[in-house]
Amino acid sequence: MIVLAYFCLLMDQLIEQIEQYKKEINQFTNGDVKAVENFRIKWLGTKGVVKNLMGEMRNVPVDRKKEFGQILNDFKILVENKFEELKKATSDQQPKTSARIDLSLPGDALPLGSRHPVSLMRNRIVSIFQRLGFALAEGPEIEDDWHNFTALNMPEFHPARDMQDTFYVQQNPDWLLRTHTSNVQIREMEKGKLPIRGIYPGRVYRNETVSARSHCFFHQVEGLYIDENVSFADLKQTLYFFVKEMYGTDVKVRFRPSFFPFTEPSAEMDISCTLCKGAGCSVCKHTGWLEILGCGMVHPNVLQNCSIDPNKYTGFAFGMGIERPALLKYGINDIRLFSENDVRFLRQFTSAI
Ligand code: 2NM
Repeated sequence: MIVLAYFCLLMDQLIEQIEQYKKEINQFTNGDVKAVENFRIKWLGTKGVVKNLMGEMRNVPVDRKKEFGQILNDFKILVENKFEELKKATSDQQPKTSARIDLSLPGDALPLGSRHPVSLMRNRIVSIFQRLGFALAEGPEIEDDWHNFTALNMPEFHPARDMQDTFYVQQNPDWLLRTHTSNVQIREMEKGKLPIRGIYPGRVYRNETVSARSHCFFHQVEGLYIDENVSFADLKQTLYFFVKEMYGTDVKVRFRPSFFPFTEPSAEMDISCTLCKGAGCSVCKHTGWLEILGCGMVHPNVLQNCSIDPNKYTGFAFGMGIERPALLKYGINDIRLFSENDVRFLRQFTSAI
């Protein structure tokens, strides 16, 4: 009687577990690898429901073993098949998910910056001369005395060499921050390959009080043309072409005699004011003219300093600032905006170059 009562209990347990299994499997959400593993552990694991019931087989009376065994075995197969099915569903899922990625969708937009107004102006100037065959070159911003001053025919006591005007490197009094990009011209001439037709943009430094109108560093573009028979007429025509390309055909040009230690003769070039068209306004200080560059024929001493024979070769050179034309073109009234890196300012300039 006791044996039979225990058997009834076992049978109830088996039926109950089968019912429980059905309930759980109905609520089972497919595809979760972890949930499938938990399913295996609970129902098919070494301490799982099926194994436990199998262990109870020895307590089943002999004449009931077949009946109990049959039901339990069917249940076991049912659970095993379900497990295989679930396992397959999860392993199928990996490729299915990646196949759903649409590779034709556009990527995330990169936050693009914009070209700095000084770079825009430099590129405009440089590309005009490049079209005339001038080759771009750059040189060091920390320079020695020879390439910045001495080779350029600036004597030992030239006022520009003063500490008040030039930043010197403390550790070595022969080194300084270049005050113009003419150091690149000297380096190009020293290479000894002639003719030279080059355009040299870059940053330069002067020991000046920073204000709305001037800064202790700014940018220049200088140019150099050396060959046999280069004349002042070549200089003027080259610069006329530049002005026409840069400012348009209605702009007037004038040359005024000037002085630089590295050129003889020297001149400064003005253009008619782009704002008032020459009538006179505050930008041109009511003269109708804007000074845009300095130029001249390279001094024979400079050629000699670079081992170029001044009796065989002549050349012209010119130099212009970048900031002032940029202020003018974009209607900016404070040079300090160029180096403050305020993105609200910088974002306003767009161009292809
Ligand atoms: C200027 C104005 C005039 C110049 C001259 C030279 C060199 F190296 F050939 F002698 N380089 N740059 C020059 C001439 C620069 O800037 C206002």
